[in-house]
Amino acid sequence: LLSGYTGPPGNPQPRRDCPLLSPLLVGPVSVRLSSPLSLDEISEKNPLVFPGGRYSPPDCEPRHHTAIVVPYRNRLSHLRALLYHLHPFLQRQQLHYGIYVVHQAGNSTFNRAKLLNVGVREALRDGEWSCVFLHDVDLLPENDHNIYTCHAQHPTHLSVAMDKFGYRLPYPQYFGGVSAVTPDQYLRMNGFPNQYWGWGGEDDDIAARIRLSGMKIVRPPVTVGHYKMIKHKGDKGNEENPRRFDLLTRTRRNWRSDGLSSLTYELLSKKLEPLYTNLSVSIGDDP
Ligand code: UDH
Ligand code: NGS
Repeated sequence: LLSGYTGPPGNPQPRRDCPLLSPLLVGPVSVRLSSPLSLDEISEKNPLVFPGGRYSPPDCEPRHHTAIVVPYRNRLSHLRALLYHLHPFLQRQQLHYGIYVVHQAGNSTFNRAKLLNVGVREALRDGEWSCVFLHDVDLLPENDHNIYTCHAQHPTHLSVAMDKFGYRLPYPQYFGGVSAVTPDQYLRMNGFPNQYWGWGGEDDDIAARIRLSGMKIVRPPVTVGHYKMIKHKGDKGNEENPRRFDLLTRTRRNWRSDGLSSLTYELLSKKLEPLYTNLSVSIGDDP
């Protein structure tokens, strides 16, 4: 009898939850590796994205609240390609999301895991997120059935099939590229290590912490977890870390004392750019 009745005018009905499976998904997508578009042009293509790179579906109540944290320095062309690609990708998944770029200020040795710690802590200060993604700037997801949400119990590794590894894992414990944790999982593993300055090993340490804190790694099917990596050379200031193998022998002893519990940094600025929240941070240097 009342079908079609939406209540008296001016008395809005509560919004419907978004469907369990978004009707907007298209499956495999071809990605352009370098974006010729400027940030302004990308903004124009994403009119529903709010300052700070926030979005919420306009016509349904989102079921998921995902922050994307990107460790970053001096990769503007990659950042443009990522934003060009990721905003529409996440919108098709009908997520409430926000993108945080954590910029390591200065010229000290790059420290990916420490930047991720900063990004998670600062994103969680905003109080909106039930899931945090840790996302390298040069990885573009190639299938939107790879849903950017968290597993309730276990950390997720998403980039299981990267083009540069022939679309499979390079080794079974690999945890690099793109991964995700809930705030609870993050606390339980005491975050990420702060001591890996330079390239390599920090992702293996994170994988070890997950196991040592009694969790396991969950993954999407290999057919869905496809990523293209934007090709590049090694970065200045991120040379191979000769101490990484030594550090990895100590994870079992160190993970409870080194991590979120020992994190120190200075937040230099937090700016709500049109397509992302820019956190500029001073994290010190390799002792
Ligand atoms: N990153 C930056 N700027 C840098 C270094 C790293 O933004 O100067 C970020 C970026 O998000 C990148 C991530 O950290 O995607 C990981 O960087 P990486 O260089 O460790 O990893 P990637 O897989 O490259 O991108 C591997 C090629 C270099 C291997 C050299 C060691 N043999
Ligand atoms: C391992 C590194 C990881 C790295 C992975 C893939 O050897 O940090 O290779 O590297 N572990 C150590 O060095 C201990 S890649 O092919 O992307 O350059 O993520």
